[in-house]
Amino acid sequence: MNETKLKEICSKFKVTTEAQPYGNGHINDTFLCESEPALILQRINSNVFKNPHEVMENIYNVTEFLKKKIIAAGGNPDRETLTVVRTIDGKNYYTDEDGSIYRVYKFIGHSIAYDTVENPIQLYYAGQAFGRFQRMLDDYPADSLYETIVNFHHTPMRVENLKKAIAENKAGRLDSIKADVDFALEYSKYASAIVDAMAEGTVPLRVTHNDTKLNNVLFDADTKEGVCVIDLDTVMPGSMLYDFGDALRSGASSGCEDETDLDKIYFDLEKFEQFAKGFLSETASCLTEKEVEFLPLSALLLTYECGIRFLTDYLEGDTYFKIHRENHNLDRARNQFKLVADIESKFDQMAEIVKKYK
Ligand code: ADP
Ligand code: GN1
Ligand code: MG
Repeated sequence: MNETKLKEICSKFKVTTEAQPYGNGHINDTFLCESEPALILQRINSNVFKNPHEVMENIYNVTEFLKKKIIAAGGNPDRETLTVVRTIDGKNYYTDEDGSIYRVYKFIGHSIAYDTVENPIQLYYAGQAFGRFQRMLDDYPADSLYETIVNFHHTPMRVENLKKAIAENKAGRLDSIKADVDFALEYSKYASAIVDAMAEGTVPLRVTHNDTKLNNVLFDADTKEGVCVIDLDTVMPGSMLYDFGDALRSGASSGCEDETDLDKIYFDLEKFEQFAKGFLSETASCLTEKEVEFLPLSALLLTYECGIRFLTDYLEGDTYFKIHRENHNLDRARNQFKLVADIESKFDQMAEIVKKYK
């Protein structure tokens, strides 16, 4: 975003200071405005979110709902969930003349977001934060939420998208990635497990976050506990297995999602255990038998799904996820596939761990 555009946007929200690019998200453009109080300014990615006003409607309603619960529990509603800052016209977002949509949140200070962590205890706090988030939304009227990305975690549909990208080979990259494609197709044997169980009714539809990557929770800089679940663009009806599995994909890996030295990438069972302990401390009482049974599988499935999404984007010429270097999406896909194979080899140990906390 150029300076003039940034100034225009800031003026619409009465933000007067300079804004600097901020954070490591793959989707939106995020800026920190070091005003008093500090604010987060974001341009919503309209390539990803086709109806940004529906995204904002969901976020406003969900955060207002959460604020009431946080207040009732004696917490701090400005710190434990996002606060949408209105424009000078009293709206939740600003639309510029090109149709781009911008929003502002209160900055949650004295906090840290991690792409990866060394200490497994952080995963306990992450699990607790995501579990609490889900529990607090347990009685939110799910059918009032817009489906901001249709079939977001429909893994079989993601497999179909991959097959289409292979057939089209738009960016001419297929020849060099045969082994990766073979892996992706072989592991598609798992793809339908969660959607089938949802269709059967053994895994219920709940209000879920759907993008529980580790850096979508902010931790207190001192206590290191989870403070706030952020990045609420994809809050919509889904399965709790999506939230559990996706958090482990990023959180229980031994390294970053784009680490290219794959010898360094494995699924850390200690981190898995801490996350399961934290998440189940908030949610165990309401889970169905099938949900419990599928907890280990969800880590594989969500990692696999993300891997094939990266691979699809690579084949299509990097149009969805932000990339910061050549082959970035391919590196990410290979990293996820390494993790998938490792998770598969650890299913039994994961099931034993789950038994301890359910
Ligand atoms: P994306 O969809 O691109 O991932 P996010 O909403 O997750 O966008 O924001 C990107 C990063 O910006 C987060 O990982 C976090 O580090 C930071 N961030 C976002 N909102 C806030 C906030 N309200 N307070 C503090 N940091 C924030
Ligand atoms: C994106 O928005 P961000 O960076 O937190 C993506 C997730 C992927 C993740 C992979 C809306 O998350 O689904 O798992 O990248 N979000 C969207 O890092 O597609
Ligand atoms: Mg994010």
